[in-house]
Amino acid sequence: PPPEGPSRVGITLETFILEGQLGFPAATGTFTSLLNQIGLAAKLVTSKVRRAGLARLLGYTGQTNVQGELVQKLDEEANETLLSVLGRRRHCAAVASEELDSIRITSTDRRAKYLVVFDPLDGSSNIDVNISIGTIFGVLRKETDGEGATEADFLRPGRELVAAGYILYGSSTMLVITTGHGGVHGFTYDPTVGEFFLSHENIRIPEQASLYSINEGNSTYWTDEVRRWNAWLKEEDKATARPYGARYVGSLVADAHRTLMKGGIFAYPADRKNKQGKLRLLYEANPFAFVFEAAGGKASTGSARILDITPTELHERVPLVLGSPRDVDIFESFVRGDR
Ligand code: AHM
Ligand code: MG
Repeated sequence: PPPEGPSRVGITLETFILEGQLGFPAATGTFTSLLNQIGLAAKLVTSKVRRAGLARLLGYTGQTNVQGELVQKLDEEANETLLSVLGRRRHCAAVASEELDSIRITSTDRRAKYLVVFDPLDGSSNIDVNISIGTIFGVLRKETDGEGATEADFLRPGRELVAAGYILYGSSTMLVITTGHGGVHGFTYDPTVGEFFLSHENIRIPEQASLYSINEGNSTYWTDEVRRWNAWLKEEDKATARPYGARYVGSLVADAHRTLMKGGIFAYPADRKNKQGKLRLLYEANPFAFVFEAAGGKASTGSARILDITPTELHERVPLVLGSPRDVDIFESFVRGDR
């Protein structure tokens, strides 16, 4: 039978945003425009990522690429792309990036009321071996008046994000985004058309799944609680769907995306070597925590909700556990010593 109402085929990211289908906290033109700039940055970075292997290969002949430009590190290039695209329309006052020691003012227009945090190219060491990498982003509303912004404006708990998401440069490029209320939506990039099309509407994480993702090589540094949890996952018990299968790419965006789609658990806990965990609160943990909660999942340090942490530093690290609600609950119960 013919579909009722407007067709769901061929909906671009831009259309989806313009029609307000992301469910804006404040349906303003500037917010729409800011999100569209993030979409544009995603297109620019994906085109660089897709050519990187080739450009680098050509670079070996004289350290210059096809255009005769010096070959630059891809993560620096991605960072500059985001900086210039976000600075273009004067609604982003400042950004914080994994690639920058301190915040960068992108507009001194007093009406610029958004702040963007990002990891421009996470897992970039994986690029040399042709493995998936990604970009992570979060949008905050600037709560203070006046020109530009200060570092203090960024030190807000993740629950105050107004949008967050990531771009996965995998076998295809996907952009996943949420405003927290209107669901989590995935868009797949069609390079032949140059557009992101709605491909995964209203993503919901499964309640539980028998998959775990952790760098098990660190087990010698783990706490006893984490070790007991990990051993429990590997025991055989049909009633609790054990043993779990192991999956670990070593690229946060890839590991978190798989966990979001298939369920299960991803963990980078604090251990003897990484006392605060390894991942960064502002632009790695918080955006994913925001996405996972909006999709019905959970995000925890192992004992507390990620989105409730008030950061004290731009680049602070945090233990991160993401996943299906039942699987994160089980992890927390081991940490509490209930199991
Ligand atoms: P990076 O920001 O230096 O790229 O490191 C972050 C990456 C994440 O993508 C990934 O989850 C983690 O580091 C993997 O760490 P490890 O190699 O210790 O397992
Ligand atoms: Mg990173």
